[in-house]
Amino acid sequence: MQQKLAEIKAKALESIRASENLKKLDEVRVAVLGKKGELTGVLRGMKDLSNEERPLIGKLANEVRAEIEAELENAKVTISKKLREMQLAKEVIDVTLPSKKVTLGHRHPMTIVLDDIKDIFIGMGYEIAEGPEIENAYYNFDALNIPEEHPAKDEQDTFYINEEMMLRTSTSPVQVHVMENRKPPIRIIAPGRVFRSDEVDATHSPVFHQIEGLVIDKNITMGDLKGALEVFIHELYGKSVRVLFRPHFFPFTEPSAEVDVSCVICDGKDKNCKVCKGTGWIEILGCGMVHPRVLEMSGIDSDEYSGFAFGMGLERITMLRYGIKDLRMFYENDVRFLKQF
Ligand code: 2NL
Repeated sequence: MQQKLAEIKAKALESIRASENLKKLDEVRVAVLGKKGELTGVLRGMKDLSNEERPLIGKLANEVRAEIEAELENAKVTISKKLREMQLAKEVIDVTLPSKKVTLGHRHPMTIVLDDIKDIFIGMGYEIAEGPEIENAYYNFDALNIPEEHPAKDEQDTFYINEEMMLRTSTSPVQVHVMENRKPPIRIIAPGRVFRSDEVDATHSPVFHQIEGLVIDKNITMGDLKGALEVFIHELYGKSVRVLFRPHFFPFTEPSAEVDVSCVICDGKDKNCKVCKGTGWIEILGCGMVHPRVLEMSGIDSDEYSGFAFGMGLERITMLRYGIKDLRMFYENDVRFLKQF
């Protein structure tokens, strides 16, 4: 029996030393100490021993067992450590390698200018309003006092979806919705995408962007209109530009005006200036006192309230700000163009 235990021990220690991974090590453990293991078999056979022999062999067997277990544990630690070292050696990182370049994008030039314009009006207490891009004839035309026979209603100029629905041709419908749903005082700007059936060229696109503004309260006058727009223009183009109001006509405002700024390129000094065509002035927006009929149609009492409105094209404002000569640049997404802003 003693002989047998010594053999088991020697063989087990030999096998443990020969194991080069954890799986092999576990196989050794099962073969010796498992339910059907060699040592377990010996311990089971103890019952057949004499009363004198049993405690001696029992003690010895337990010592052998403890030794094998300790050796298994040792080998496990050694193998794990070795595996980890191999893993680390394999995963060496060369911190001196050049890093991947992080390329950061930025806002589109029109977004930059729109954000600036929003900031200016928010600073004057205006809110930003939005609305649907698809409207019916009432919101797109009739509520704005645009007469039945007006050329803008023509299928040549407007994208109709069916008999009733069309792509909005301005952001005025947004303001009509606001007038219908809120009580004055109203101070909003409505920026957004608008659509007209135009051929693409350097200054036209069937999809473009507008910013309209609307202020309605008691005692709003043309003086408020002029003051607000002058502050806006001076914030946008600088205090040195001069502002000119010229009488004009719009069906939704009365009186109406167009607003010019002194040429930001030549300041009127270049008779051949391509931007102002030698006039010294550049038209940048249209405006006027909201027509009383427009107020009444949207449920606002025109005896109690008055207001002003204005509209401008974002493409045009952005082109003037950066000296961009062709509007198609905005939509082509050529990075050589976009990178410059
Ligand atoms: C232009 C001129 C303008 C308006 C837009 C407006 C909207 C409502 C009522 C009255 Cl709901 N007016 N908008 C007023 C005057 C001019 O735009 O040349 N835009 C590019």
